Amino acid sequence: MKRLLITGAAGGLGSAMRARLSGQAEILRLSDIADLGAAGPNEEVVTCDLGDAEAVMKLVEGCDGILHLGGVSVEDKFSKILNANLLGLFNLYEAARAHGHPRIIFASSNHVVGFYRQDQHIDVKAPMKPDGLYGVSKCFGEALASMYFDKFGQETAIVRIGSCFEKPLNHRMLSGWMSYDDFVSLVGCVFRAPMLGCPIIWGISDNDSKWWDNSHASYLGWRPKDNAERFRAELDATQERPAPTSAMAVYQGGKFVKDPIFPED
Ligand code: NAI
Ligand code: 15L
Repeated sequence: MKRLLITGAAGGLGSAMRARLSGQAEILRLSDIADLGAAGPNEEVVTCDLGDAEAVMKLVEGCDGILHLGGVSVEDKFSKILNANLLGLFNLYEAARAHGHPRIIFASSNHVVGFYRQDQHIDVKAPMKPDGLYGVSKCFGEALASMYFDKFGQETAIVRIGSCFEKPLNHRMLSGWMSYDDFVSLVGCVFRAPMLGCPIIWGISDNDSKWWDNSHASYLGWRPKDNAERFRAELDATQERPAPTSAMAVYQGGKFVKDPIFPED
């Protein structure tokens, strides 16, 4: 691919992908509202608020693929979520429509199903059960991606990421963790696939204790290699297990289910 756009490139996942995806495109166009530092040899750096339609239109021009990580990534005031995750996503899809439909990977979240219990094993046909306004914004994003595919043929991989960090940070993440390496290999599979469509893919490694079934997406050839289980002993040695009746042990969304609706100023 010639130019891959990564939004949210200054964030946790964006920084990890910036370092690991440089081989997958001749040029990485990196964007965020936060500081991205200096551009590396095959990088372009663009400061851009996703809520600014004109700026997003310019941002997407000339890109052959988009890894969309930018936006509010936890529960927050609705006004912030509205700008970044709803308006921002609409701006991105309109820009993609104007600029030749580059394939999009949309970072959705497990919080679209956060109110399922951890003893429920679900696939992508399960109705959404978002656990907060952040989760609702990702439901909107998934619906928007689906509509742009049906109406305009815009292809998107909707990746419902569980928890993508260097390693699982708590016992709950033993089920939903995705390693950086597995995410990189998913990105490769999505951009190489002869036909993508608009699948929902659970963004998880091959964890022993997973709650989610990805068998419908096997046509992509993505075979995650890591397994969070290798961190269980370390977690047991360093952390208390969550109380069996606590949100962290009961709900797939963990403590997000307990978040309030944050008041506006
Ligand atoms: P993060 O919060 O570290 O990064 C998000 C980036 O988006 C930040 O650098 C922020 O400055 C930028 N951003 C926020 N509002 C913006 C706006 N209006 N315009 C432009 N940029 C804006 O989050 P993280 O962990 O890197 O996650 C990346 C994406 O993946 C997010 O969309 C998040 O919802 C999703 N995700 C991440 C998971 C994880 O485990 N890291 C799990 C599930 C979903
Ligand atoms: C998310 O959607 C968040 O962006 C991330 O920060 C993690 O908290 C993750 O979900 C999770 O559920 O662990």
